[in-house]
Amino acid sequence: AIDLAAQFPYNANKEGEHGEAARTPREGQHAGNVAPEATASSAAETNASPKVGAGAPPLGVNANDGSLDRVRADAGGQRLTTNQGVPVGDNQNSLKSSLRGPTLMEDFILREKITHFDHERIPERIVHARGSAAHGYFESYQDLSDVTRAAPFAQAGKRTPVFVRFSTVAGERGSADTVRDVRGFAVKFYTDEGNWDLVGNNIPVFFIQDAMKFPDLVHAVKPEPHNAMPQAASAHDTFWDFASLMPETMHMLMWAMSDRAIPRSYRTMQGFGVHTFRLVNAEGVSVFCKFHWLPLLGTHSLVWDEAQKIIGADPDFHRRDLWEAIESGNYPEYELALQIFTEDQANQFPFDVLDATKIVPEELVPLRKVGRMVLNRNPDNFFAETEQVAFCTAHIVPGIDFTNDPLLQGRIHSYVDTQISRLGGPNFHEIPINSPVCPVHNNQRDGMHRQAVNRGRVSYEPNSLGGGCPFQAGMAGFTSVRQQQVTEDKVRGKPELFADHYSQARLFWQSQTPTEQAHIVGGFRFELSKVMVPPIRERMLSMLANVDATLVNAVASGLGLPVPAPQPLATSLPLPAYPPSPPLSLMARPGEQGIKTRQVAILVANGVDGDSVRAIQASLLADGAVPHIIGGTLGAVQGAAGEAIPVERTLENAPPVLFDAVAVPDGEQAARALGGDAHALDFVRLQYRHCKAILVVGQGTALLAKAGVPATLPDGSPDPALVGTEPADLADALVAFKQAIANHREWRRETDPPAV
Ligand code: HDD
Repeated sequence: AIDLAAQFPYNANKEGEHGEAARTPREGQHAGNVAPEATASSAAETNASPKVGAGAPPLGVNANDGSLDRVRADAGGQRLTTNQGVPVGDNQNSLKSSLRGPTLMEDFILREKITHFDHERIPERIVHARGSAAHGYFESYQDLSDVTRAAPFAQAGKRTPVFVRFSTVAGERGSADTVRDVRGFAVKFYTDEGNWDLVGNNIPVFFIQDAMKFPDLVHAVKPEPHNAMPQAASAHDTFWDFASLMPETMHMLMWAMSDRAIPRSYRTMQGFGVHTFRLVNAEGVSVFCKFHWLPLLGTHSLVWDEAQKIIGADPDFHRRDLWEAIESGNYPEYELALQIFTEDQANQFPFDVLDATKIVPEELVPLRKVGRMVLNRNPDNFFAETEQVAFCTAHIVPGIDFTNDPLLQGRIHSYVDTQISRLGGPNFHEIPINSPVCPVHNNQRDGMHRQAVNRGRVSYEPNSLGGGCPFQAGMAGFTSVRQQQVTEDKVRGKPELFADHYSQARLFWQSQTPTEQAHIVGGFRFELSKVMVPPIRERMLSMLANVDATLVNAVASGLGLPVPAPQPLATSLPLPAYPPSPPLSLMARPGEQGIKTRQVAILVANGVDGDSVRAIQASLLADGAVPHIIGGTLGAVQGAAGEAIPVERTLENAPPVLFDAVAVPDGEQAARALGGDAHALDFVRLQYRHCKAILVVGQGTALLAKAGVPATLPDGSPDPALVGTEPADLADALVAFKQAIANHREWRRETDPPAV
């Protein structure tokens, strides 16, 4: 690797930009003229992912690898040119009639540069504008051809390249990652038979049942139109006005007010296809299917107080987490599980499988794990890939088909349509990240930004001049499932069972642990306390009154309101009483990867005991966690033995909410120094409040006392996530500390309001 600091200590070119010297522009500063041996294209490459030109990624593993070579550009060792390839002599100054004269119209170099710049931005996505993405592959565990002919499931071990984009929904492109919101979970499979997009969310149900209401929903949740506030938040009048008038939102609101809406990481959340889809085998026989993604790291979330503080500390928290995990070789992995059931089974369910506000409880149809997805490469370029990727529910392949879910039916139209304005025309499928890896041949032609150079004079079918090509694939191609049609008059309406708005909301509530229930109450209380129009709060309570008495009582008392009469039900049908479904709790899937990739702060100051610092560091690293040494300033602190201990980040720039755990090593002088720094006191206090693991060694314990951190749980019992030890027993204490990190949080610390 080239030492950039040594090669480019300053801009050696500056002096040549002024006065007489400007008449003969210098070549410009680059690795080639600073250090002739360092002209390799990888000169400025700093990230660890394999790139073309610097170690090719393995074929058959990453999306579009081979085909992207055509468009990958690497400027290492190259001279600067215009878009027409004309070498640019001077990239510092516009062309003027004299040194102090006016800029000339003929300066095509300036005009090309500025014009291109002026058009750099494209419209952001109307929803899901904020997102992050990665390449990877899907690997099938088995041959699923008995139920589907979809190419990714053709044989055990088959790998299909994927590109996955995670997102928030409401916020604009530059909004923060850790807002309370649904997360998008969109997967593009580049299959042998065309692209299949599974455009899902991290919540298995949706707010509305019919695409007709989508623009209303989005208008309600987006910043209010008169003053463009609030950004990336549902906690405002228009959202709750709409929600409280639309009882079908109740089930998804329960999920959205739960910790599902504040995931710890994109790597620790589930994904769902939401709708009921169909799988179709080669004989044309179809079954119903729900898609689930299960993260190997388990499901973990933030707490709301923490999520809000992260917005200030690192608005890119989830983007950074995904990027760093992949760069460090900790590839996020998710298993794909299917719920497969027949139409006859579906007819027995106490809900309608075409209703996107309903789940199919796992007790009714268990999950069948059919494959895994590994995300192993970051994009080369955010705009070219993450921004320009176009997902579309209409992108299905032979072996997959739609159902009549009226929300899905509307989506099939919406996604293609939105790309036409967002990406500037009908040829967005030719943008490299969107193009299939299998051949594309048809008679579609022209349009804005056409890339393909279609040969020959035939662009119609049938033809004889082109030998009849491209020819129809017949039964080998995509054929829609034959369905029994019920004859009825045309109608705008919904099936009767769609009117059950509360049974599954109650099922969700009753399936949560007490901690999760308390967080749901907190979610509703916070959001509704931001609603300024009191009748909206009351109307929302009248919906909650149909879900559960404990829930509505707690939310109402948090808002200082009496519990109103329940909203009238929209149906007189007898409604199902579901038994609780344990997998609906986030705690049900803790994951099996221990403390891998967890971020741990080690607080240091002068006089810290270097031995305990090194022991903590080594022990965390050995189990795959990421320790960070945090001090008052950058540089180094002096350990008790006189050694220099380098500081990686400062208490000021790396607040506690960015870490999963904290360790305070031994050292009296260090503990005193940290005790005099409110950043350090806040650090341990917030780690405690957010229920995270804390390790204090020897004199480090003094910091906890100074910060007012209690030594036991609120009920007086020992706190297993607060590990105190003498230096001699550090090895045992580290085992307990790491167990506490693996457990994610010690929820029993929580009180409402927080005591610390
Ligand atoms: Fe949607 C984007 C997921 C309902 C219309 N949607 C979008 C994305 C995700 C979802 C993950 C971002 C894709 C990306 O990363 O580029 N949407 C869902 C889910 C839904 C849903 C899980 C319900 C089950 N959406 C839905 C409806 C409509 C749309 C009912 C319209 C009738 N969605 C869009 C859109 C977007 C979009 C306007 C905006 C940007 C884009 O498509 O490419 O067309």
